[in-house]
Parts: sequence; C-alpha cells; structure tokens
Amino acid sequence: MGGGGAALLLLVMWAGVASAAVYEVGGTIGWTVMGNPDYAAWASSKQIVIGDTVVFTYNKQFHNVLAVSKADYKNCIATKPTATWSTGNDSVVLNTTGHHYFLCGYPGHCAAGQKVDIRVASSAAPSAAPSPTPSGSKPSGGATAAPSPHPNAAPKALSASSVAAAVATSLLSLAAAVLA
Ligand SMILES: [Cu+2]
Repeated sequence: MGGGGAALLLLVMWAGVASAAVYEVGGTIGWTVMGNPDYAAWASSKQIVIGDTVVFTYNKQFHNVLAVSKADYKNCIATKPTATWSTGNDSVVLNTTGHHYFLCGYPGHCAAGQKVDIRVASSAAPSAAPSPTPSGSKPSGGATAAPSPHPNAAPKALSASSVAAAVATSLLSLAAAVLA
C-alpha cells in the first residue's frame, strides 16, 4: 500500500514537471489599462519557457491583443500586427524562444502601458526548478496522508465475507508479527 502511494506521488510530481505552465498575463489584474498595471514587472517575475502558455483575459469591448514586432511594440504601432486575438480570453502558446511582443490595439491603450514584452527561454534555469512546494502540504512519505485511491470502496456495505476476510488478514498479520 505504501509503495503504491509513493508511486502515485511520483507520477503526480512527474506530470507537474512535464506539463507546460500557463500564465495569466498581468496576474489577477488581467489585460487592462485600469489600475496602472505594470506588465514589465509582471513579465520579469515569470520564468517563461518554450511551450508555456500565456492567457490574456480582458473585456473584449475595450481591448484586444496584437502580436507585433519589436519596433511596433516600442512605438505602439497597431496597424501591422503579426497576429490578433479578440475573444477576451485568449491563450497564446509560446513556441519560439526570444521576445514576444504584445499590445492592445485600442487607441491610447498601448501608450498608457497596455503592452507586454514576454521573453521565452529554451528551458528553466537549473537553479530554479519549478517546485512551488505549498506550505501545509502533506508530510513526506506516508500512506496515511494520501487519499484513498479507491473511492468506490467506501460506500459499499461490509458483507459478512469481507469482515471475515479482514479478520483473517489481521489474524495472519498478528501471527506473522508474533512469529517474526
Ligand atoms: Cu486595451
């Protein structure tokens, strides 16, 4: 049982490392001009690597997302984007390394700061492994901490035979303990 729990834990950890990360542009503020969002600070706080996704969340009545060149990013030129998104909830997968420049095409928004320069690295730096161990997580190694992997076993009423089997099993383990 303990071995199974450990294997499950390893599988979960492996999945967490292997899957690409998803980042909400601007964090909880989202993609906007309200509240003086600092997208440069947001971008520099993230370590975005190839294959990761950034999500732009905004009111599509007032904003959109344009991918632009470095020069157009600098000068807030929205007339020749290389790509455009306008659903209000746009996921952009970053499949190439280097800088990815985005801005809002609505008049004045880019100039007001609604622009972001996202730098995509080829892989995470070795010193910064993506392991945000949340405080209050389970103590290491313990079958007791893991939730039961058999949720459908719980509601089943104990039949006489299963009780007998359980009794027999505990007797066996008691005998084993005594004999050991
Ligand atoms: Cu806008």
